[in-house]
Amino acid sequence: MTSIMNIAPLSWTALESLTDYQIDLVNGLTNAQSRLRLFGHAETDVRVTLYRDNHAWCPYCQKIWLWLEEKQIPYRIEKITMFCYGEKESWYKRKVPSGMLPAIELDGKLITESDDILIALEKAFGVLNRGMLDSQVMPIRKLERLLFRAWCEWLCRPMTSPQQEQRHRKQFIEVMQKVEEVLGSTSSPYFLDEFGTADVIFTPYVERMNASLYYYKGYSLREENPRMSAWFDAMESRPTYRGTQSDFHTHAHDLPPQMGGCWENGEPQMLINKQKVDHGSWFELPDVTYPEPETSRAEALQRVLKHRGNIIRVNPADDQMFDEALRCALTNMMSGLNPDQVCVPPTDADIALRYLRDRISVPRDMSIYAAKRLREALEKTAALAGDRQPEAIPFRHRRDQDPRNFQE
Ligand SMILES: N[C@@H](CCC(=O)N[C@@H](CS)C(=O)NCC(=O)O)C(=O)O
Repeated sequence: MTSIMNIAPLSWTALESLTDYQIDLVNGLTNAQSRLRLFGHAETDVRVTLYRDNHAWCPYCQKIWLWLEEKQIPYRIEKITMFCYGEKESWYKRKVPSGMLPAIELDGKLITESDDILIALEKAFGVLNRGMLDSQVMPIRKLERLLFRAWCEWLCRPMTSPQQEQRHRKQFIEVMQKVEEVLGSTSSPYFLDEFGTADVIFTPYVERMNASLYYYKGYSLREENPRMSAWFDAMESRPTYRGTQSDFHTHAHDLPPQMGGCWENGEPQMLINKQKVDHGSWFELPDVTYPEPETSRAEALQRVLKHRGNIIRVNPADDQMFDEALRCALTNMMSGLNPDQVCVPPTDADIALRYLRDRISVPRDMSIYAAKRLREALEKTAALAGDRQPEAIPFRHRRDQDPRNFQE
């Protein structure tokens, strides 16, 4: 019989020695933390500034972001606050009075509306295989809007009867069938014979549909639709997409205030899915299929170390207690959650650790697998202290995510 050994939490210094995770934000792979992207060019070559939201939640911003990364256009990034999580910067409202995102400056000229932005970028730098106004791309753009509307009807309309729920579900599935047909008619896993603009256009919302329908409707887009699933797999082979890709937990909780509400159907599968997204295991979710990189724990650790002061300050729990609890969770994460060797946190730590578990945002804070590792370590460590849950994540706003608390 093996006995469980209780280990003490490592010090911050000892934890620092366990990670050498470093990335090149300027010339390396796509990353949400970048402020300047050069792709090997000189800074004087930068003609574009992208204004996008702090948390990488805005779908229309993701479109432009992905396009710039695919084309490797040197650009600067200015991060702006969305209404749902804080106060919009007054300098940005002077520039764009509606406060809407995204916007770009191209050679000093301000452009808003994501489709107009892409068209302007195409004029300046050339198309991504086929352009926005190409006769093959146009019908695919229309199909994307059709799917978007069917998704909104199903997810964001208050449910008045089971019949209405069934009707909206059926409507969505019918449009999805058309998407499957289009994907099946090409010689590649993409929307046309080569990756291009059509795929960029589809990316933000199918990612959000995948997460939200799983969580609120018990419907697994990626598992129900083989061609869509192959499309996601192909997208995940691209480092550009991996860098912008979010996960189920982030979207399930960033969408309600942005969409004006998301409605659960209360069906058995939905309840199972919701439990998995909120409480784990996050490794069982159909939100990613590429293999986990070896660096996921080191990445999660490095990101917490960087922001530990703020993480502890914004947590409602006592600072000293949470400092120890957090080091415990990180110690457990780095020892691979070895069941024979655990660091038990202070008795009140369960709520505090789960508060952080609920606020890891992908890709803002870290990549999808790093977030899974960290959430798992926080949850398993919290469970050693108790089963209490923190207050539910707000649904109408996300002011608990005020970016002023976490400047990079
Ligand atoms: N039609 C616009 C839609 C842009 C849009 O709806 N942006 C939202 C975020 S996804 C926004 O900026 N809302 C203001 C805010 O949330 O602060 C486009 O394609 O760019």
